[in-house]
Amino acid sequence: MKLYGYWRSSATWRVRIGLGLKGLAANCEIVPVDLRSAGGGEQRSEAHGARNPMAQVPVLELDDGRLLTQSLAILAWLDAAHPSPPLWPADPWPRARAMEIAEIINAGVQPLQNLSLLQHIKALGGDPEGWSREVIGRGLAACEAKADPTGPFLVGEEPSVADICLVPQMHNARLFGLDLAAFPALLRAEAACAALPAFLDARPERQPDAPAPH
Ligand SMILES: N[C@@H](CCC(=O)N[C@@H](CS)C(=O)NCC(=O)O)C(=O)O
Repeated sequence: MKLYGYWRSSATWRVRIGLGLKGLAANCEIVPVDLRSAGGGEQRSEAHGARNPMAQVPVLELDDGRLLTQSLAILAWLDAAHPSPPLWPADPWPRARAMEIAEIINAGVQPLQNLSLLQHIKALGGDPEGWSREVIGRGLAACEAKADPTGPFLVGEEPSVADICLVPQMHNARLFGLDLAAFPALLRAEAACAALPAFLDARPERQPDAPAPH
């Protein structure tokens, strides 16, 4: 398989975590797509547009050449094709709750602080950082209200799609200078994830296209 992505893309990061949890990271070649290259980014190239008509990452290419976009669809495919360990709880209610939190982030936060939208806000003379803090803060407050109070993960004893979406979003929150002290359940789940190699190996600074530390 090939994963077309960007080291700092939160949606790509979700897929890296999923591949790691499934033990498939070594079976997947990472193909960097530089979202910040000159000319507006490689995601807008003709070659990438043929992979993803939304001109975004991630894109998963299967061994037979089939292409899949949208991180949650990719995670759902991985989960169906490689059921162990499950990324969604088995019981209907926790399963729906995990998806509920994942969607708060996937639909209610990430698109509102996506690179192209922030570039647009800046071009209009707005304040992309302030806007990002506002929308991420609102979404994380909703996640905090929905999280299991005891954990350790957002929904129960095992990491799920909810935690997979949370961890990159917490990282972005810090990049924008958001104070996370008001979200103890999210910090607890994030710490539980940080103890797992699949989450650690998926971190942006460990990716081949990450800039060298200075
Ligand atoms: N819903 C999509 C979101 C994908 C997305 O927004 N990707 C961002 C990086 S995290 C991107 O490619 N941005 C490029 C741009 O805004 O030009 C998914 O979950 O895969």
